[in-house]
Amino acid sequence: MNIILLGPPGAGKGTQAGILVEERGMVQLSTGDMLREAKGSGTEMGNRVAEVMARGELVTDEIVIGLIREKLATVKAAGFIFDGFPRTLAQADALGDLLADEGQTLDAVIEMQVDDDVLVQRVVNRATEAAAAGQPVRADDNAESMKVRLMEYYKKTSPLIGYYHAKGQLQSIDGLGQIDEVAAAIKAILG
Ligand code: B4P
Repeated sequence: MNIILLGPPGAGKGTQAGILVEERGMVQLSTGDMLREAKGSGTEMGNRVAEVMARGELVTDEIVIGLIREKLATVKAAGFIFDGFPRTLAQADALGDLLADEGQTLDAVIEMQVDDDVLVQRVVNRATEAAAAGQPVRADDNAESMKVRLMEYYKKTSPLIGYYHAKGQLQSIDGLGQIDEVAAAIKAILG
């Protein structure tokens, strides 16, 4: 089973993907994590990615699609969770082609709905908690970057809701509850 977790920044895509990995042994493909890894590599591409992410903007389709293409060609799994990918219509088209090339299908797209004020609060909380624990704070986890991240989401990613709805693949859930309540809503869809 291959699924997409779709939603605005801080909706809890990564959090729920982690639970699905634990419970079902699926493989999480988080473009956010892959880009943070590239960022730490010290290469020219990594430095460019770091600047774009810190501003809260989306990294280019070319780079992100390349990362996913490489994973799909090299990682074998019973099921993939696409976490934070696709984020643009071009990425969605590319994913359809890549899965078809591998003889795979997309089984569900789960849209997590969370109000903007809660999203901002969650990422600011994460930054505060990380700082208090002496851990690294994500460069984009602040109110200023969140404004840009939300604008990018509504402009470039939210059209995917209609895209997958038209294909009959979209399932929307309330992402406002506690983490286990959201996990239960996903379980109700996936069975
Ligand atoms: P991501 O790493 O994908 O991060 P995100 O969308 O901000 O977070 P997510 O929804 O996974 O929320 P999380 O579980 O962490 O993207 C970061 C950046 O990478 C993007 O801005 C962009 O620059 C770049 N990028 C990534 N993919 C790209 C792509 N395909 N194309 C172009 N650029 C791309 O949860 C957030 C917080 O909320 C956590 O602290 C968590 O503990 C808390 N939380 C989660 N669920 C909760 C709940 N139910 N209740 C209370 N708190 C909750």
